[in-house]
Amino acid sequence: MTATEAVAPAKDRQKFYDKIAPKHLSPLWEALKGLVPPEPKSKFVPHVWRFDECRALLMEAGDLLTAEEAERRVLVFENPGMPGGSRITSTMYSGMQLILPGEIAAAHRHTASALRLVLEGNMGYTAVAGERTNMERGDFVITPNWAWHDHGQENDKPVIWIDGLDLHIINFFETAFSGHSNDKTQIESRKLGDSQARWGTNMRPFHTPSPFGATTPIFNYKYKASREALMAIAGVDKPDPHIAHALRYVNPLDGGWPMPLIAAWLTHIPQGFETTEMRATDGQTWIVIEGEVQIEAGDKSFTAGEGDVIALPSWVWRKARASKDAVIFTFSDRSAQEKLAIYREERR
Ligand code: GTQ
Repeated sequence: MTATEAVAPAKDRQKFYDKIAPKHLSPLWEALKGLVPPEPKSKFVPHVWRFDECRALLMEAGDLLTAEEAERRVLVFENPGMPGGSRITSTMYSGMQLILPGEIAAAHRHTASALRLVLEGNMGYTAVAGERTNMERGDFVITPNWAWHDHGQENDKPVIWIDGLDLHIINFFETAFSGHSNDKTQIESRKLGDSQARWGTNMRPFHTPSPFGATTPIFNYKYKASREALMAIAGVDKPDPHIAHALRYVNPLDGGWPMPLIAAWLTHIPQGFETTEMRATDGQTWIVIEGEVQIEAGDKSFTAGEGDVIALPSWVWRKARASKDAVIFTFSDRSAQEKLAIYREERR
């Protein structure tokens, strides 16, 4: 008898599996390949959500219910690989949120961390832990875990932004808590610009402890400054073949990513430049702030313009070409993956 020859007929094995199932046991040898695959094979697919289409539907939702009724009036990006999963990629939740003039999305807090990338409407605000920040197009706004936050618009125009939350990771660990404040809006305990003054000018106070633990104390990375920096280096450096020009958002406390589980960066692809294929284990969401890109990802290819949102799942080969000078905001779970020492990438 050789080592590969079956010692018992298949039906005996099945009888055995049926016998152990009521004991809450299962045979590893039937599941091993799926449990320990040779490489990641994402259930999620590359996909693009069009700004104009999502915006129109979100405005329809604006006629159906108030921000107060909804708590958060958001259309959730459902990756076609897992409809109803409230996931844009395997680990990340994302959606498009609308605040209408005069509305308030009441103060609450949760153990999930959130980011906002503003797409429309000036002077909407988010208040985080008693401090407001005004939101302008392209701004990258952070809500640290367990920080109270409410949103509002005192202007006469709607405000629209993209939310990204790490809530699926928090739920996977079964560590989710949340709570509502008695106050609809927080009482302002620090004046506008306070965090920026303390932490956002490449300086920091001597003795003030970090207000949000491991999360960056800067909670609005203004697009104007980020864009200026990116364009300045793009005017000097040769584009990297795989990523063109990019700058990471940084936590001034430690030089790391701004959030414990979420990484974020800004990319500029000059018109006509095409990146060489690469893949990475982080599930990425791209938001086109300016210009237009053609993406090839796995067996999908599409064009994405201003305000469009793109899902790029783990370990899918991809490349991008700018048909118009493009600026792209990306967030991903790379910050978590690096901490767990599981992040990998490959370049062609
Ligand atoms: O703005 O606090 O898209 O709590 C999902 C959950 C946004 C928010 C979302 C939230 C929020």
